[in-house]
Amino acid sequence: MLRRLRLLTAGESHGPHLSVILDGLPAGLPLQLEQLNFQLARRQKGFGSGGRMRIEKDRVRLSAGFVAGKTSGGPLAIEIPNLDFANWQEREIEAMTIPRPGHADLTGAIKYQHADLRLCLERASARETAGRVAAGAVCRQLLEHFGVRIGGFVERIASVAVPIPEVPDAAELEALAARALQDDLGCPDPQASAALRAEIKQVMAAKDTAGGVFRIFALHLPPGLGSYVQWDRRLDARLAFAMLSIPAMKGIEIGPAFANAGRRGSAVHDEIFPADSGRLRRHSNRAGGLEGGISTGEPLLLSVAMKPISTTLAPRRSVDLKSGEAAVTRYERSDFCALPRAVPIGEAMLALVLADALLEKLGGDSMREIEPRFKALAGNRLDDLDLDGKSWRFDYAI
Ligand code: EPS
Repeated sequence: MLRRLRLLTAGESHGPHLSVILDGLPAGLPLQLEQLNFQLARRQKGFGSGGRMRIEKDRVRLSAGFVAGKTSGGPLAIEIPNLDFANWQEREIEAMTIPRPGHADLTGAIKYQHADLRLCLERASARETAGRVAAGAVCRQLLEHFGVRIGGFVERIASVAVPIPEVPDAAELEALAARALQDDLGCPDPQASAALRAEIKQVMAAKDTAGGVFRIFALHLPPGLGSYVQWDRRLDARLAFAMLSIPAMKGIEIGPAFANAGRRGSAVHDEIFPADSGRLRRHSNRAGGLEGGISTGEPLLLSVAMKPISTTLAPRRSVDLKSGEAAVTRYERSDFCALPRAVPIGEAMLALVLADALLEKLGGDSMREIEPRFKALAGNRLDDLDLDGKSWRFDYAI
């Protein structure tokens, strides 16, 4: 899925710390470490979170690949302590033998032959995404260096939708994301935020959980990232992989893909127009910024669907695997609705895939080598193209 960068994470949810290695960065990228902590703090906030977020205060420790304020070109090593470890370190941990429907408890136990379902939970936990957000905050700084901006917001919680244009333009997206940053539900609309909060309160009162949809975007992305020449180089496919790798994410949409599926082609495809000084323009972006698996240079738009959290306060029917008897689940501390916290995780994975695609396009080992290559990247201008209008033959030797 990644073609130049490599990302590995390690760590248990209640172990001493999470570890991250991000490999393949160019040397000489200045990094603001506070930006990593800022993104981690976003991932911790949000109405509907469970008790764990009152314990943790995620902050990074870097131990490799970062020298004199810049990346060294070597693997970047990041650690995030689990403050909750102090509460688990000396504890006799009661075995968990009743799997929660929807969680990785049962599939993990079958696969890894664990004696305690808690061992599945420890690594399957979405705690792991803290490491991805830290790595994504690094990728984001690489993208921002070249003017690419990433943002996002909550679009729906359970059946309550936020009124958002089907395909917002760049200025609307900036404004939506800026408003969402101020809201503890990640919602860009104050009225809708109140409705979402009421929905989450009802869900909590019913001892239940809620899922939803968030939207993320990238602006000022150059055209030409990704490719159609091989299936695993298509940027849309790489983005889908990255989004569905986030725990609980079950669907992805590029632009208004599901609405487009019900329309005729003439009502979907974004027509191309000549504009001033040899530029090519689109007046719409229903493709969501991707054509032929390649970025068009228009805003990249993704919606991601999250299933409701699988740990519910209300018991669910299951089986005690110790005895084989029918049983009901016991409550494990968890979130009620993690949509607000999912937005920065989606943004982090978007930054990772786009930084990777940009580095794939540009090559190079140092920022000094890469910067002029970025300036020379083709835009949506006739001068960047090489069409001569002459006919041609395949001329394959047989
Ligand atoms: C999670 C259960 C909860 C969540 C956790 C994901 O943790 P705990 O079992 O410690 O209460 O808070 O998410 C995080 C710790 C995090 O940092 O996002 C689960 O079972 O997936």
